[in-house]
Amino acid sequence: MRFDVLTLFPGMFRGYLGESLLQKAIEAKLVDVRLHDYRQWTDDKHHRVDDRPFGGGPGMVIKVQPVVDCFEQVEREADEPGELILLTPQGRTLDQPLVERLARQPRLTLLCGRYEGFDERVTEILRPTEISIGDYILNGGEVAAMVLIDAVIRLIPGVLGDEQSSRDDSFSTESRWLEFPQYTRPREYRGHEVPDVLLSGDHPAIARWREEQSRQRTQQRRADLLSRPAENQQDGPSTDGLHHPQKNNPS
Ligand code: 6GU
Repeated sequence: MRFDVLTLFPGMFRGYLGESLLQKAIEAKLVDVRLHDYRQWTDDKHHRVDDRPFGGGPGMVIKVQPVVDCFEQVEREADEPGELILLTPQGRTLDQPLVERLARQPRLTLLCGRYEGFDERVTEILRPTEISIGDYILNGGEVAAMVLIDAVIRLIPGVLGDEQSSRDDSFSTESRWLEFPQYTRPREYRGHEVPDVLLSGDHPAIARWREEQSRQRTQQRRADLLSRPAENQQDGPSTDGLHHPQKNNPS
């Protein structure tokens, strides 16, 4: 899957892109992330990419021309069209069904802006899908773009070592319960013991315990997930919208 990221701060992505999971996916050619700097597209002699807002007010607004020109050049050089996404607090909130839809695209182009935003003509001309990552304000779209990339690439077959693990995660459309608690060695630490059932070797009992833990946690912490209607079920085997942890467990 190919991502083109248009940003004023390409350097913000380099640390993230060089880290383990993503770096392996890039080396394996499962993921290709290309960074593009709006600043290289400005046609103004001072290389300005932002300017004061018409009508006055604080902050600076990203100019329309560098963004549109940068986008059009990226599209001309690409083999196939991609979905264009603008990261903005005004967008639809990113959730797992949206992540799953995006993961089925062959290419995504991500426009990152600063908080004060783009000249409105960017959205009028390019008609992007506008996406927010939650109800709080970031200084710019770069961190949001990394969140989106991170959530999408882990659904690409082969990116995670174990494909089951992304399907069973909380919030996927197959599994809408929170995760059950996990333990590893040692069996006892500072008086805190691993629940006996996990050491029993009784796999049906372990599956029942985990399901009950997931159900209780979801009820206590995120009861809203239990009442939410199931979305996007056409490509999953589950039709009732609930997690069935034991169905994939060895028993
Ligand atoms: Cl996409 N951008 C900014 N600046 N703030 C946000 C956001 C995006 N999503 C949540 N807060």
